[in-house]
Amino acid sequence: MAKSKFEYVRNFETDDTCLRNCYIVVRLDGRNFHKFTEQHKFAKPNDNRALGLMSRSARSVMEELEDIVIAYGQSDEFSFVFKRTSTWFKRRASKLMTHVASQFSSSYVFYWKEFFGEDQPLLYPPSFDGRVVLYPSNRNLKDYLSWRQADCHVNNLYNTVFWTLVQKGGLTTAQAEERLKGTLAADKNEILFSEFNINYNTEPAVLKKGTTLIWEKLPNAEEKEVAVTRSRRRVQAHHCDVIGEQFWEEHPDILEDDN
Ligand code: DGT
Ligand code: MG
Ligand code: MG
Ligand code: MG
Ligand code: MG
Repeated sequence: MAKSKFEYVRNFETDDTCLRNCYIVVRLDGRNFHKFTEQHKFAKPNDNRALGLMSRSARSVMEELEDIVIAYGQSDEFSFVFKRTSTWFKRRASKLMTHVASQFSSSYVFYWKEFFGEDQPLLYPPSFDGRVVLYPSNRNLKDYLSWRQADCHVNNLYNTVFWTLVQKGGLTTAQAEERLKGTLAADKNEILFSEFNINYNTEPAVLKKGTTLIWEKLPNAEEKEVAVTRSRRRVQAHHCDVIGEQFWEEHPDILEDDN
């Protein structure tokens, strides 16, 4: 078939192929969730329904899209890591990022009722921004995930003390902010413990550590049936430390060797 004279416009498309051998990370973040969480009456500082919905949506992304080996989420964000040898959509950044963002957003709406029930309707369509970052080494990728988990810890400790001072200590938000100005982690732990008898260490791991999703192999029940060759697997959620080496030693299949 002869090409139309319009065909040349295709050449204006930007080449956004991701450098090979790199892990491709897509991080999503809820757009203006400060307002979204207020309007939908999210519990402060953490809403378990919302955390469940974020995880459910991230699982949908892993199940529907190719080559995601691990995902990490906290607050209104989720990061998805494509394996470094992935050739999905020819590694085109815009294709990967938009598929992740739209699958996540539509899942967030689709599963809303499962988590929020009838009492809290979805008032308007939420959206998530996306960005792509490439990490060339296992160390860089682990440091990326460590960075997000450290962020989760710092914010959660602050928010926990802040809202405890307000909700249980009767302070105004301005007074709580003033009280916490210049305090270190140890000071915050001490306020929680000595004034409110709360041991931060025993707070739920999902809040302190965020959510890590990885693939878990299932024993193949129908191994003898010739048709079933693919070993079955499912997404498993963990709320553990990913900064230390233990997690990576326990799950050596997530990352590929650097060399
Ligand atoms: P952005 O990302 O620049 O469009 O703006 P925001 O407002 O989404 O800002 P961001 O992403 O830095 O902060 C997340 C907001 O979501 C922050 O206001 C706290 C809120 N948020 C996240 N999870 C919860 C929750 O479980 N409960 C409540 N009450 N708020 C939450
Ligand atoms: Mg932001
Ligand atoms: Mg946000
Ligand atoms: Mg955020
Ligand atoms: Mg099409």
